[in-house]
Amino acid sequence: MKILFEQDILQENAHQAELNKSAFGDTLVINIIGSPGCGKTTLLEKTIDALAGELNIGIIEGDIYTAKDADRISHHQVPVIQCNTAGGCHLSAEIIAKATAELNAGALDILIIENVGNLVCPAEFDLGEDHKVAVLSVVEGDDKPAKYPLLFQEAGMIIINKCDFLELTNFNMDSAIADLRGLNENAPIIQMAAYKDDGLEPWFQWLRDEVKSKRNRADA
Ligand SMILES: Nc1nc2c(ncn2[C@@H]2O[C@H](COP(=O)(O)OP(=O)(O)O)[C@@H](O)[C@H]2O)c(=O)[nH]1
Ligand SMILES: [Mg+2]
Ligand SMILES: [Zn+2]
Repeated sequence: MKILFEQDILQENAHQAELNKSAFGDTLVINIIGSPGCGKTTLLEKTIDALAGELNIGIIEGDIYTAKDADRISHHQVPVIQCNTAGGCHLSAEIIAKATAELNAGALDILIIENVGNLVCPAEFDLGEDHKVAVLSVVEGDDKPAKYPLLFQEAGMIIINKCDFLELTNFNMDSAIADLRGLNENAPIIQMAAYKDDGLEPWFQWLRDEVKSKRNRADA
C-alpha cells in the first residue's frame, strides 16, 4: 500500500510538472538542490549581483518554516517568493505552480528555485525545471555523491563549493570527481568558493548560454 501511495504522489507531481513546463514558456528554470549549509543562498546572492544587470532574474525560496533566505534575497532587488513547506522536506510541482503564478515567471529570463536543504527527495520531485543543479560543499565529505547518487545522476550541472576549505579537510577531489563521473558523464563540474567570489565565472557563463539555448528552443 505504501508503495502505491508513493507512486500516486510522484505521478500527480509529474503531471503538474508538465503543466509548469508550458507555463514557464521560454524562461530558463533552474532547481538548486544540496544539503543545508552547502552554500545555495550564497550562490544565488552572488549570481544576482553578477547577472541582474543583463538578465531578468526571479527567485523562489523553498524552506521548511522561515523566510530567512527570502529576506537575504530581498536585499538584492529582484522579485522573490518564499514557499514554506510546513515540515515538508522538498518542493512539489504544485507549490511551484502557485509561486510562479504570483511571480509572473513568463516575463523572466531565469527563474532560480532554491529547494529545501536535503540531498534525497528533492531529486525525486520534478518541478518542471530545465536543469537540476547539485551543490556539494567540501566540508560534507567526498563520499556524499556515492551515498546520495540520484541527485548527482539527475543534475545538469554540479557545483563543488567551499573549495577554500580544501586544505582543512580530508576531501579528496580526485575521488569525488571520479564518483561523480561514474554517476553522470555529461554534467559540467565547477569547483568554486562562492562566499569568496572565487571560481564563479564558469557558472555565470553556463547560465548565459542556457538562457540563449532555451530561447532558441522556444523559437524553433
Ligand atoms: N568558507 C566558505 N563559506 C561559505 C561558502 N559558501 C557559503 N558559505 C557559508 O556557508 C554558510 C551557509 O551558506 P548558505 O548560503 O546559507 O547555505 P544554504 O543553506 O545551502 O543556502 C554561510 O555562513 C555562508 O557564508 C564558501 O564558498 N566558502
Ligand atoms: Mg539557503
Ligand atoms: Zn521530501
